[in-house]
Amino acid sequence: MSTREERVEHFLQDRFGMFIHWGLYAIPARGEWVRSVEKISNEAYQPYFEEFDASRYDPKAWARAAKQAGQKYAVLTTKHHDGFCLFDSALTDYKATNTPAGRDLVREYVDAFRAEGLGVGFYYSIIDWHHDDYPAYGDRIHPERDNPAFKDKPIDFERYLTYMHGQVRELLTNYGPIDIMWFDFSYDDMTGEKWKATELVQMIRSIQPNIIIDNRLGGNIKAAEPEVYAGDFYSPEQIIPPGGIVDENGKSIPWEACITLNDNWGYHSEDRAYKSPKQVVRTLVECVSKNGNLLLNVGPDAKGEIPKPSLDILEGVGEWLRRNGDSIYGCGASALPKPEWGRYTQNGNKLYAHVFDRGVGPIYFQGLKGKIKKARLLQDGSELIVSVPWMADHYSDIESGAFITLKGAELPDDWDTVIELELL
Ligand code: H79
Repeated sequence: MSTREERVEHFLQDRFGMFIHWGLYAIPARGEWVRSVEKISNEAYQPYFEEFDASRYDPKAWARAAKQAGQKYAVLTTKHHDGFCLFDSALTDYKATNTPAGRDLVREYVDAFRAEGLGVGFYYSIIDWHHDDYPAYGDRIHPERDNPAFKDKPIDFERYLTYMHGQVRELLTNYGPIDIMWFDFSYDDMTGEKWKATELVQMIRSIQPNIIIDNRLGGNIKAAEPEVYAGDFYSPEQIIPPGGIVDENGKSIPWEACITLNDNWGYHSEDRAYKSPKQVVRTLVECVSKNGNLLLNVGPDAKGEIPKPSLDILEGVGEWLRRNGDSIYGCGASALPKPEWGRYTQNGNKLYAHVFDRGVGPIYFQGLKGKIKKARLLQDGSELIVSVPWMADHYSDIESGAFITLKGAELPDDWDTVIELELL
């Protein structure tokens, strides 16, 4: 049996992935929670199933976009909370195969991303608003929660668990080696063994010994001895954890922040609250500077296309990463404190200074006096001179510091100017 450390090694070097939220909810185009928020019944949601044709679904184009953005892996919603399956499950009729799309869309995704050399992950919702045996009444997130017809309807939750475990088995049996299993999510008393989580994880590991699993089956991943099902990585959602994530002993634990590009995961036709590529680059840098990954979301439209504004952002980020990727991939937190002008990432004796703030005068590196062998601008490899500025002896806290002067009043790269420091 592999250890968590072994399983996450590649994942943590990759640092940057693509999250893909796609399903029937792309048709109403008001986000993936639309059924719950608007309390849409199964019946009223059915037309989307009958219309879903995926006519411009081209996972090779998704994979190319991810690759060009510098992303190293992807995670696709094989089933979201609405219960609709993009894969050809033998355990339900509620699947893409039975829509006008008429085929297993997960298979094409897996093939396309693998062909680009990208890691392949499956998001799978353990919540299910479509299954007859998923509890609706008293459940604050279920679309049918206020429907009196559901109040006294007997359910057999064991049957749901058999279904859910069975689908996970299908996903991990039928598509070759899968890199990530991304469950979503536990809440209230619906957590841990309620999902038969130990049994589930043992089954997963028996099929895919090296797969990594998120922490949303429940349990406490921060414990000194976490449960079997507590997961391989922590999954902060829509937040970059202020101090990174550490366990009870203060040791850094693997984490991956999942973040949307606008304000929705699933396609929303009127949501134009897009982040800028500069914000995304700085967010990625922030994650890596705290030992974390970034899983950045796209929500393809009803036809299967990633929205143009998202593609444009990905392209910008990819362009930056082509020149500055050495400061991201394989990097993690530095032991040095966060500098005034930006952030550090580090890979062995290569320290990367991410300068967000030009300020005036030379850039100051606290504690690095006599420790820098070479300094260069990462974007073009040009050397930078480490020097002691005029009147340096007038400053109180510089004895142990080093200075590098950047040419010009403005930063060469306004998003993030990276200085590569080779340490002695
Ligand atoms: O799949 C994505 C989300 O649909 C799911 N996890 C990510 C990866 C998720 N997001 N938030 N939550 C789960 C927690 C629930 C938030 C809610 Fe709400 C607050 C549900 C109802 C109120 C947000 C606001 C969603 C609908 C309204």
